Amino acid sequence: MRTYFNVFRQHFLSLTTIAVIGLSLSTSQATAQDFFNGFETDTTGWNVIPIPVFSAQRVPSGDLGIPSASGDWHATGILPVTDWGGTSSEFPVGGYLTTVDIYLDVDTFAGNDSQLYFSSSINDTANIRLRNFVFNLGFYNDNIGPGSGNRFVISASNNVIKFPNFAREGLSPLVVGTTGWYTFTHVFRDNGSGVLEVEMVVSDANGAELANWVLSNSFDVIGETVGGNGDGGFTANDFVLGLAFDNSAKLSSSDSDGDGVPDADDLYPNSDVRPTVIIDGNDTGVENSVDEIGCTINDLIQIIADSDSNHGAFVKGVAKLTNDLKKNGLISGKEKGKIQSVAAKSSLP
Ligand SMILES: [Ca+2]
Ligand SMILES: [Ca+2]
Ligand SMILES: [Ca+2]
Repeated sequence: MRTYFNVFRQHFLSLTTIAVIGLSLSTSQATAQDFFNGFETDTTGWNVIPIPVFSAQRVPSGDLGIPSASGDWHATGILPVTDWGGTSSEFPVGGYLTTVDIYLDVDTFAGNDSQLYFSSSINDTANIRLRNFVFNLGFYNDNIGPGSGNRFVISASNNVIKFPNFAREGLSPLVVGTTGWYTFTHVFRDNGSGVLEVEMVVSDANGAELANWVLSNSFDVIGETVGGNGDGGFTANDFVLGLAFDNSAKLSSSDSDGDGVPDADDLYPNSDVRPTVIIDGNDTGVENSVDEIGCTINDLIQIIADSDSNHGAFVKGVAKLTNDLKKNGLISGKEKGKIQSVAAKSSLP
C-alpha cells in the first residue's frame, strides 16, 4: 500500500462537513468466517489427506465421558489435519486467525510427559508450507515444575517434532490443572513493518485469556516470503484415545470496498476505488491512493463536491487538497496541476 495520507485528516478538519462525515463511521469490526466445522454433520475440512491417521472422526457428546464443546458432536483422531477450507498463497488484508477447541483431561491415564502438539502453519507465495506455529502441550503428574500433580503445561514454538519435556521447558509455560475445554487461537497479522507475527492465545471455556505468545521471524515478509494460510493439525499426539476437539474455524478481516484497509480500520467503508482520480467523468490519470483510515483521493474530491454549493468553492477546495498532497510529497506538481485543471473544467458541484 502507498504511504498513508495523514494529510487527509488535516484536510478534513478544515471542512465544515466534518459532522456529516462522522455519520459514515463504520462501527463494525467485521470479520468474514471463511471456515467453520463444529462436527455436527460431517468432517468437512478435516479429511483433506485421504489417510485415516490424518483424518478426523465424529463422535457424539458424552463419548468417553467428554461432553462436546458445542452442539451434540465433536471430533477425535490420531493426527488429524485440516486445510481450514483451503490453503492460500495470498495473505488477506488485515490478517486472519484460526481457532480450535481442545479438551484437556487432567485425570487422563496417560503417562508423565505425554505430549500433544497443535500447529497452524503459514504458507509461502507458492502456497507451500513456510513455517509452523505450534502449541506444545505436555501432560505431567510429577513434581518437577512448573506446577505439580496432574496438569497440562503449555508453551508455543515453531517446533512440530516431539522432544522429551519440550512443553514444560518451553517459552513462558502455562499450567492448566482443571479438566475442560480450552480454545487455541492463532492470530496471523502484519507486525506493522510488513513482517508476519503470530499471536498464539489459550483461553478457557468462558473466553478468558490464560496465556499468549507472540512469535515472529524477520525473514517472514508478507507478500515476499509469506503467502496465506497453510494447514492446521495435530503433529504429535500421545492421547490417541482421549483426543477431543470441536469448533474449528478460520476468520479473516473483511474489506468490503476492496481498498486494502480492513473494515475494522476503514472509516470510509464505501470508497470510490477506481484506480485513478476521476472528476466528473474525466480521468486525470493520477493514482487514486488510499490512506490508512480507508479514504481515497476520489472520496475526498466527492466530499468537497458535496460540501460546496458553487463551482468556485469546489475548485478552491480541490486546490487546497492538492496543495496539501503535493506539500506532503504524495503527488507531484504535474499531478497537482492535472487534478486542478480537470476540476476547474468540471461542472461540479
Ligand atoms: Ca460440535
Ligand atoms: Ca476497506
Ligand atoms: Ca474505504
